[in-house]
Amino acid sequence: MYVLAVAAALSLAACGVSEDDLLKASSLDSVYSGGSGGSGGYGSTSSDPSTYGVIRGTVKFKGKHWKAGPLDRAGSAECIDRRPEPIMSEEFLIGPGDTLGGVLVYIRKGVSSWPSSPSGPAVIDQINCQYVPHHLVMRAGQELVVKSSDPFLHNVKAMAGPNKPFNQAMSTVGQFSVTFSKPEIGKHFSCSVHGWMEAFVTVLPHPLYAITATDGTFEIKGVPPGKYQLTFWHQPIANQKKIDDITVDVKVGKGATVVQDATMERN
Ligand SMILES: [Cu+2]
Repeated sequence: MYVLAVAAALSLAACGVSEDDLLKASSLDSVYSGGSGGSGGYGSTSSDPSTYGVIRGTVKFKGKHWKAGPLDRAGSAECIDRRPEPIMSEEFLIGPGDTLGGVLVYIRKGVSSWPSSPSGPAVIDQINCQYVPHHLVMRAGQELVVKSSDPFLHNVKAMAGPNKPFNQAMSTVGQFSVTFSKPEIGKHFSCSVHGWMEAFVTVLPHPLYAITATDGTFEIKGVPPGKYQLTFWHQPIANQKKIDDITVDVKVGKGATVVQDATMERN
């Protein structure tokens, strides 16, 4: 128990990040166009878990739909052999009534540190030539285990950002580990062998985030009372215009549930 506590404290010290870092991470032109900003006074007013509240809502999409068809795996017999049925693209998940799935909803400002660390590593796997999950959210300083469950060559290529890029071939079933110490929104992972394989990895200094389901709904539990910037971010869509992100102010009262819906537009 004592060892665990020391490990947690060390981990927190090692991944100490400021809100400035998070804003800097979020201003990457390629993945994030910046938010509307706030009027100041952000932060929590109580660290007592019994006062924590909830932010939930529904995200909708406005604009012309993208075609979300099956991935083009032509020429990759090893992938088709392992999974003959079509694999649907996860880059634009639209539901009945134009609800939007796959949206990262996270507290961007108001929480710069968190008193506990995750107990284990985050894991992203390559299964039948697909990254699982498509968008992984993890904590700054947490170990990321990158696995392959496929007995043939993949190449894990992580784009440059606040955290270092890497390019790692995996010739068969196996795994390796990396650690991202800085916050980063939507670090792009691809595979040089299979052009359709992609994933996004987001690194946050706190656990206050959610990814919307295809019905557009999300829920962030355990939010200390306070005033925050909440950002809605959708991954870039390959070779297409992007969906504008949205940043709003939210105020969470003691033990309160705040409903914050959003409509995201194609620009
Ligand atoms: Cu691959």
